[in-house]
Amino acid sequence: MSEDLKRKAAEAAMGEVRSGMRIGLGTGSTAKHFVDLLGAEVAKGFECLCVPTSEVTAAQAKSLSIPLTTLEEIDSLDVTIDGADEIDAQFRLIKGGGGALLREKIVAAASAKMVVIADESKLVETLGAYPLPIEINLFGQAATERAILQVMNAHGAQGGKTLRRKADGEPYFTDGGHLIIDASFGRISDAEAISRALLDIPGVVQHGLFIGLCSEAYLATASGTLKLSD
Ligand code: ABF
Repeated sequence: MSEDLKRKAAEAAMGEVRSGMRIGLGTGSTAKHFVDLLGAEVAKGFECLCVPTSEVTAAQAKSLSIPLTTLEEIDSLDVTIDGADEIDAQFRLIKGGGGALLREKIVAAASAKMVVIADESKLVETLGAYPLPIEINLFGQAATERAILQVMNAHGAQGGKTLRRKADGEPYFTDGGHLIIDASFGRISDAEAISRALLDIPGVVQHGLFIGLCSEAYLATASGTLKLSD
């Protein structure tokens, strides 16, 4: 997706925020544009209190003097603006390509509304072409991976699974100190069942299927930005 389209989606989502709001700040290259735009408004006097979904977003927000808080200090947020790897017509999402899915889901669940910003290529008929990120505990990694494979096989996964690694080949660790398994389902025909089955595995911390959390999306296209709401 071009930076221009990401920026356009982020600009459109600025219409969702009002001074005085408590806002969840997403992670990823599209959410980064939103944080930049919000920072520019804060510099002009816009008031907000924000919860970032990753250390990277926290650092960006701090550099822009965006006031930050935590879910210890406040009990809910008005809105969260975040990117996604895939979104379907029922506003179900695959997230976690950027590795921040656990905090993103916690923040989205604490928000009255979650708005996705993306380009139109993220809108899919069926989820699953994008490998599903699954955050797992380091302890018992092999047992957890075997159990994930069983879920994949039971749900007709068309591909395998890989442990996410950094560019230097070392395992990638999330902000919470966990590993990520990228599971290539190919086609997710029953997202709810897969979600439940994965969460039933003791070593699975969380997965990137977001169901019932997002209710609105701004999808940028070359000819304008579409607003989708349920
Ligand atoms: C985060 O950033 C993720 O959950 C998702 O994986 C990713 C989308 O990234 P980008 O906006 O860079 O495409 O929101």
